[in-house]
Amino acid sequence: MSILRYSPASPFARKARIVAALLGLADRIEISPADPADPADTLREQNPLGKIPTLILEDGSALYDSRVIVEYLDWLAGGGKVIPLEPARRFRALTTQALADGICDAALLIRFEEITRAEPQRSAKWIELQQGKIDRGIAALEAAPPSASLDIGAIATACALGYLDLRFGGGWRAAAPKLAVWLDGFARETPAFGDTRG
Ligand SMILES: N[C@@H](CCC(=O)N[C@@H](CS)C(=O)NCC(=O)O)C(=O)O
Repeated sequence: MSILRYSPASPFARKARIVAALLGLADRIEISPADPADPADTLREQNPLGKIPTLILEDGSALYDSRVIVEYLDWLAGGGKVIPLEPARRFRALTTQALADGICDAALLIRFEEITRAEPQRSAKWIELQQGKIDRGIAALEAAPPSASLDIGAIATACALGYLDLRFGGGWRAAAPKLAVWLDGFARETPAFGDTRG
């Protein structure tokens, strides 16, 4: 049995969990909560970066980050499942994943700024820089929503939007009505999305 170190709110861990569920691998992976902020957590021994998700394989070796874990799960399931093999679809899906993950990175940086610094110490410039990445990313996804198939671009996008809903009150929805409709459809078709809500 592999072990996935995760936290319920992590959009990156959610992506790996949804992929595992979609590929029928969830019962081969134990999920184990990790706290990246806790120096005593074994996470830092398993992954020098101390980040989640980290997947511990049966031989004790660790896979990270979420993109590598997704690649591994897809390979385990036979390949070409959530990461399409056909080049045009493959590189579109992977680029959409990179965009969605980048939105998550920016959102997490804003969140850390807000939870680790008192209001007067926060950098408005830094927050604005990160917010610009989120806003432009959402605009790009609104202009060209992910493909209808359940590939890694669609899954990563749903996880990014879910994180914005969880931590930032879903403010993106007003600027991206087509994307909001897309997310509703994704949620209906993908029970694992609801099952992994933080
Ligand atoms: N690129 C990484 C990002 C992972 C990441 O940033 N995870 C966050 C939680 S959502 C984390 O572990 N943060 C703790 C830290 O950076 O120390 C991935 O795709 O897995």
